Amino acid sequence: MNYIASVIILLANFKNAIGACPIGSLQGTESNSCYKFFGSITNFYDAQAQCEKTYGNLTSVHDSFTNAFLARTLMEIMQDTTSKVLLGGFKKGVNWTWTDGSSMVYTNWAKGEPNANGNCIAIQPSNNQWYAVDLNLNSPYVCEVGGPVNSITTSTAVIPSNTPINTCIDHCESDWIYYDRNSFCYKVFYNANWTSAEELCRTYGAHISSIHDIDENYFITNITQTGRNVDDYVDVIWIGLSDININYTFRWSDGTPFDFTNWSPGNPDQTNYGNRCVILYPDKVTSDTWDHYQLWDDWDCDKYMRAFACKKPARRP
Ligand SMILES: [Ca+2]
Repeated sequence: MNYIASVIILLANFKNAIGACPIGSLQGTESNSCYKFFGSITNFYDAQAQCEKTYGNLTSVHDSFTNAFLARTLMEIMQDTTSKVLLGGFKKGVNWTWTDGSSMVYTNWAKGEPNANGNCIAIQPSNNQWYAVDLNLNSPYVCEVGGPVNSITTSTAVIPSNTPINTCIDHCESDWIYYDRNSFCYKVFYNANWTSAEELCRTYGAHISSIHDIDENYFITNITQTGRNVDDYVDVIWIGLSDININYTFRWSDGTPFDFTNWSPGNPDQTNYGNRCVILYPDKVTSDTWDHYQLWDDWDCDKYMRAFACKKPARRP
């Protein structure tokens, strides 16, 4: 978990080099593509689904310059020489292709690769080389942002018939993110006060996300962060915790037990301001004397915060 936390922290510090790329992504030095690096550990299908939420795909690689750029950048982010990181390559029948629909003209397989057991491509940043890995192997991944979304998650045609499938496509609607630790589905929405956020979630049979352990806290952080420092205290997310029903008694809007807290220093503190609803800081706060990153703060329920995640149980196949 230290590894995941360190990657997330580094991602949060990652600044956008050129304005043309979406917030939180990085302009490639060798191409006009933008890349977003995810330190969360995710299987191939969930990684592709997450990339589609940023209007892209898992990244394709078409030349050695881009390959070297990705490896170099991943080394800087991960500070880890052994982990492999998912790219968008996968085995379709007997051929290898990319999730963005482009054909595989460049490859950089390690010696002995692709091995017969692997169905998707992961790069080892320390040597730039590619390895065939299992589709269900949970790994960090790289999205290529921009360009058309090619939704493999809604198609079964590309899934090798001998591969066990236990991913979001079995459990969540296609645009919701499956979290396998608790079998819930999540989707990020934007710009609402706490009450309107909860109302919107309920129209989907969901609630603003509750959080029950530090791993779920990391997960919520990861799916809602921009990677850009927070300059304004509304550039944060709502979580489902409030005391709007009983003053001074915090409860989750989904009715689950209040069994975990992750308060920032000095919070909760707004006992004199009436209703209290709780935010989480998914990014670092600029000039923060305390470190609020990933922590909670009780706040004014009427403020319009940047985002929130709705959460609902996965459907059983
Ligand atoms: Ca507070």
